[in-house]
Amino acid sequence: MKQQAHSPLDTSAIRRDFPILSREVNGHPLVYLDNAATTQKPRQVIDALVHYYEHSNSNIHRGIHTLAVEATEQYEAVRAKVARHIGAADERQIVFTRNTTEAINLVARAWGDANLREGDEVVLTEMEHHSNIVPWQLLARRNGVRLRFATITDDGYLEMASVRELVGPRTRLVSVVHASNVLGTINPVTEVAEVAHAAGALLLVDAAQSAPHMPIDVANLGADFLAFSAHKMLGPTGVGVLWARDGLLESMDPFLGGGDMISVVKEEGSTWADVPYKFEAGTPNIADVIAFAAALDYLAEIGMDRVREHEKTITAYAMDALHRIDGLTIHGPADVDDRGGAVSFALDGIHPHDVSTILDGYGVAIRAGHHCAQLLMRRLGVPATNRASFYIYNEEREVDALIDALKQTIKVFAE
Ligand code: C6P
Repeated sequence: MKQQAHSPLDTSAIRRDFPILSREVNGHPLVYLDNAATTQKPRQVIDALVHYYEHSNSNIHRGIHTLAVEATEQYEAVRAKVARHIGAADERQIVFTRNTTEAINLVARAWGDANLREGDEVVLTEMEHHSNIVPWQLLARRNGVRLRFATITDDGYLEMASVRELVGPRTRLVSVVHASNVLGTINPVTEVAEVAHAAGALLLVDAAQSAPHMPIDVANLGADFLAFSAHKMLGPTGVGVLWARDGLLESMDPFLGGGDMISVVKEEGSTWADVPYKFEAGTPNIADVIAFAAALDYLAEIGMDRVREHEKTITAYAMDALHRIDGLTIHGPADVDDRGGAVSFALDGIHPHDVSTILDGYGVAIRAGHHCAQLLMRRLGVPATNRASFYIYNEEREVDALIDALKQTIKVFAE
């Protein structure tokens, strides 16, 4: 994939790197529009996995033989690439986890348990994914912490007035999604950070749907913690990232105990390895972390600003076409400057599961369901939504295929 800087993405060249995109589903070319759930993987990532297993497979941080050294160097080199992707100052601020969910749980356990007491408050929003709700509910059960939920407007924007009202002297943490996996809404995280910090609270940013899709700079965002998953940005499953502001990880006790996270173990107790190793107990997901580097290189070669531009263009095209379908309602902001490429919609009188099943018959993959955001479903007053979500390889002709399949769906239900 060679791309010209500043020009629109050459999706034909990009698509050639993704073997799965040339397959058929139910007799039709695959139209993969479920990228918010997970993205497809380019040949470069698949090759990196195979290459690692064929050439360097070994455990890391332990052996001093050649393979162990090679594997350790390859694994550790990924931290710097991750740091670059999010503008982090120091690769030691990067902890590898299994996914976004584990990264948030790590903070709830390792920071929350030690720092939050009964009566302290954690402010979330109505548009959070379950992985940014349930860890705090578990913490509330352990510590008696109170959870508060900032509200959203009918058109899917976070109500900053609600954030300002809820954040106060008892708030210890504000934890918000950067880009909603359902509404697409991109939240004004920098503004939220100012409110949180003015109250002496920390800010955790769930970047699962933003780190893959737009330039991220943790300093500009004002985040204290940031979490995201490799599998939503061309990388393998089983790799997540927790970034924490300088000094925070050092101040926290480990989440899991075991091999590789200790300095000295004695019968009477143990001391911990330096950060980030203190938070990576046991043999980590070595192969997938190493293959994640190929995904980061791929995105870096395109440039995250161009990834964002491409998604804005295709999202605008899709929303325009969806709007023209009678009886179709789009949830979330209408302005593509305020949203990412996850577009949720409802078709009058047709359950999203039926829509998705019929679309699958045409080779079109979208997600239907509550998208692990049941609070938001309740707020929207729906049991589920249809969701199409885009990435770097999606083309307007695929949106056309979605629209055609939706029209067929409507026809089937009209009969
Ligand atoms: N959303 C979706 O289809 P994990 O599963 O840990 O990699 O990511 C969790 C997660 C956290 N926050 C947001 C905003 C997310 O969108 C997700 C994952 C997928 O919407 C799977 S439910």
